[in-house]
Amino acid sequence: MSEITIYSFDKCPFAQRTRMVLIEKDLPFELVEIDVYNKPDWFPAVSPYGKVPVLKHEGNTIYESAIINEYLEEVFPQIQLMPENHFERARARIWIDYCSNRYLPACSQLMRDRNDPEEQEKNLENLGEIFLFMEHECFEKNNGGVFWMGENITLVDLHYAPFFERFGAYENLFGAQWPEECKNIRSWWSAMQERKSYQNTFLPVESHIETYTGMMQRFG
Ligand SMILES: N[C@@H](CCC(=O)N[C@@H](CS)C(=O)NCC(=O)O)C(=O)O
Repeated sequence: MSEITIYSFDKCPFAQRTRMVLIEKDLPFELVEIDVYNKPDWFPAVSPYGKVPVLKHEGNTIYESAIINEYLEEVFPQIQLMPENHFERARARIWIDYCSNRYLPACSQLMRDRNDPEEQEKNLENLGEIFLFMEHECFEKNNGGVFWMGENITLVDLHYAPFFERFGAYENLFGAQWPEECKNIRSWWSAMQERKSYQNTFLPVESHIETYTGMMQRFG
């Protein structure tokens, strides 16, 4: 039996992050698939927040995808997914935070304001600025390399990737677009799509469109 168990849901981008980290680190794990729309009765005993992902390791429960991923990085450092240098590590954490606190809220706002054309125009403009900030403030300041932190893939790439995968659904449903000049982000995304961790976890855009359409119907 594997020493790591991950409770996951195939459509969940947060759980996908953690599955990608496990694959990048080449760690064997047992996958327990949870339908979050129809959770089993025993699930609250496993997941304190009632959410996926949850990681079980050596009898301990760890939850929240970003925290699980840092845990895996500390406990299994053989394949390293954070930079060595202290400043670069801080920089990696800034971009992880940027994803959670700037990029994702800007994407979610598109769903919230979908019936308000005036607000939606501002939201699309704001999202465009966020892309430009990432392009200029991160990618252009790296000394080469295609990844978010430069030469090597890190937790930052794996933090963003599931949400870039879903961008096709935002394009289709809300007309979102990346600014033309985000050339480094485009190259990064092409490189990410080549990774085994992505190829083993991604779902087609049609599935994401269906998921978001279902969410909009359920939550109004
Ligand atoms: N902040 C959490 C978010 C996890 C999350 O929202 N998971 C969703 C599925 S994508 C879930 O389990 N939802 C079930 C529920 O809220 O009842 C993380 O990063 O792990």
